Amino acid sequence: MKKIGKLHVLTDEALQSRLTHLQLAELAIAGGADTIQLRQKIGSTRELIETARQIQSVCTKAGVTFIVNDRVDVAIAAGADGVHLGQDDFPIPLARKLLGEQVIIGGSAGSLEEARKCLAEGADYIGFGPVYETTSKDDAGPAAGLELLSLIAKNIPLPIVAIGGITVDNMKEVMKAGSHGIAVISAVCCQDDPEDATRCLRRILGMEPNG
Ligand code: TZP
Ligand code: MG
Repeated sequence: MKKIGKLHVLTDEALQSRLTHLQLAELAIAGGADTIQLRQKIGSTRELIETARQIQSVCTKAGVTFIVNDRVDVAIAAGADGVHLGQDDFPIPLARKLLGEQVIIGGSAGSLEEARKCLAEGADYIGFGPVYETTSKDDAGPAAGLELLSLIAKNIPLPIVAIGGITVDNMKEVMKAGSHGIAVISAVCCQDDPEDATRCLRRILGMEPNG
């Protein structure tokens, strides 16, 4: 069954260099993330596949969903649970052909129109954002805001996972706006204690304490 999580932690080695993708994934899982997304924009494909395989292995053991950002090839090579595709990435219908019906495909949307397109193309969830301004993604664009999040949540019959500038301080209003869950980079990866930071987010989401 496709398990679309509520607490997505995107691993990142560009905003910080203290911890590797695998270490971040392990800490986020220990803190109670229910989805790990490997997000690596540069470097060798071989290395990325190796990292993805290692993370898939720890995610499988923990019963956590593992998603690869951008790279359908890497998702296939690692046997990942899913892939996340932006508007300019690999087209969702083609990804579906290659990955089959059982694999999760997330699509990014920053507008109602883009969300409708993701739905029509067969995405399993929508990554909506940036909800708030963020410096974690170069081309994130301006904040899309809670009103648009709410409009999309009301009109698109898919789980909406909000992303962009989400912190312990604003996540409640994001959930109130109709979001199914949240996705974060800096609120976990750039914190002194990523495990505890994840645990805090999980608690505020009202999820059962893990382990
Ligand atoms: N997509 C839209 S905003 C964003 C991505 C990958 C960056 C999210 O990072 P942060 O640190 O949680 O704002
Ligand atoms: Mg992308």
